[in-house]
Amino acid sequence: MDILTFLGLLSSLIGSGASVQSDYLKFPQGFSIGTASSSYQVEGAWNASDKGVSVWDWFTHEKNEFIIDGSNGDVACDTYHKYKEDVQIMKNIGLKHYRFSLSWTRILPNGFPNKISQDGLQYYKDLIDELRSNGIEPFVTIYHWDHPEFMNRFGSWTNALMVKWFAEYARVVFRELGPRVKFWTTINEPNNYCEQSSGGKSQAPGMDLAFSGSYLCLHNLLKAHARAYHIYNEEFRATQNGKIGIVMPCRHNFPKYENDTEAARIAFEFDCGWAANPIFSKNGDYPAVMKQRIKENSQLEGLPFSRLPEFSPYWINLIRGSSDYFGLNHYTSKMVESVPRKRGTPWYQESGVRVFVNESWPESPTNWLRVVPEGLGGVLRDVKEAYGNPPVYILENGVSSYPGVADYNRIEFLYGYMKSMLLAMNRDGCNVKVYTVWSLLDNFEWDRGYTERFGLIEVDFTHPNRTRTPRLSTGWLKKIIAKGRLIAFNNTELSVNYRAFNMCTGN
Ligand code: GBH
Repeated sequence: MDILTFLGLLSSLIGSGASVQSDYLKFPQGFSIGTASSSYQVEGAWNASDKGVSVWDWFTHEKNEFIIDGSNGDVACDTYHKYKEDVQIMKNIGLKHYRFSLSWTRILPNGFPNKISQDGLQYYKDLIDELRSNGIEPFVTIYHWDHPEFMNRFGSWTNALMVKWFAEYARVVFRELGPRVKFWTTINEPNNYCEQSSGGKSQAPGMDLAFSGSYLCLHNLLKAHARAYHIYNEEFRATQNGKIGIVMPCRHNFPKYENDTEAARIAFEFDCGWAANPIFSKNGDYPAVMKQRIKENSQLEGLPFSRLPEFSPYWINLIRGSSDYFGLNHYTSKMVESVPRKRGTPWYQESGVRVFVNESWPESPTNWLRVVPEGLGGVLRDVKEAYGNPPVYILENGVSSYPGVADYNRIEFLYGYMKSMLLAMNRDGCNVKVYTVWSLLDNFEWDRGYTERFGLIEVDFTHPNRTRTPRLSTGWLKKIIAKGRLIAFNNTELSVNYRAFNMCTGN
């Protein structure tokens, strides 16, 4: 081969290599990019019309020492009144779906279907109609942690009666809102929620019951989810023809020592698998390693039973397969390491695995959120492998930014995480259909109050209008949605886009 032929061959190889690479950054046909929120975090209007009191109304009013800035969601972003403006903002960016949740006590003031609030339903019907008529698909979460306050006094999710109470609520929303909705999510992040609300005290009602409280809570939440799924299947699917699933927060685990893959596998089971295995695995039920290690720890405590409750075969069957898609919330990753166990001593932290952060991972304004883009691809491959490549809807991913609208750290975060996602999809065959940024607006960040800003849109919480100002990331997002492919950013282009954006929204 002469030198010119060789160079020609070389450059065509490099060229085709580059084009394959850049094909990886394309969003496939039909891929949907949207944003998310949840009722208590954005709606406000906490006592509008006949709305009942939710556990979060109670927690922020009566126990606000748990909220870092002593704030509450009484007004929040006031989306109850301002949803039309928000829909125009989403439309302008080109977002294809909006994930929001329903407030249980806005629809059922008593928590039960013996009283249905027509005003409450009307709010959600109006919001859904506004979204659809602007070409934005509503993704409706039935429960994002704000159940009726009185249920709290009955033990909240540690009480098995919640299963039935939730199912009855779900039936009402399918019946009343189902004709307008094609995508349902039953419950947001059951495992993380249980750890914080029943196991710990950073989420209402803050029962602080350690592992046993978390296990009991999740046991009931999984049953409640399955009941709702089957109600939809049997009574509504044929006429309403939507999809229904659940959303899990799953992190990716990097072993401290390369050959300690067992630590990563076990950490995945105790985090994601705890709630996902019963639904998405072939055999159902909790992961075997969880059942075994918790049982051993319980025996060492002299208990005649395991602190991890057992499912009967009836429930194993009912829960297994009860989701049309794998809903994933993903923010960050962890390092893991097996902790050697001496005979007769308990497994460290139940799992036998130590979980920690890699100090070299960049920080964000949120202390639990280290920026680890490759972890998103990692967890997508974990899910593919563990559960036979189900369709995945990413229903939350995002980061908080520093005060102001120049949110370069958010653009960098979204770019890195989306790139990692696209490689997992286009190179490794992960079946991701939906990507959702948390969040559209700055909002009430639970025990962090208004101190952490996850919004693509800045909200001025000191102004009665709750003025919305788009951040730089909206200009970048608009561009990648329009082009159908991921593109890096540069500051000059962004500030131009940002001005154009302001001109067309009139802000
Ligand atoms: C989401 O959950 C929520 O669904 C959403 O409402 C909220 O606004 C959003 O986060 C942003 O805060 O063990 O150190 O990782 C986030 C998932 C997973 C956050 C578990 C806290 C525990 C700390 N969460 N995590 S750590």
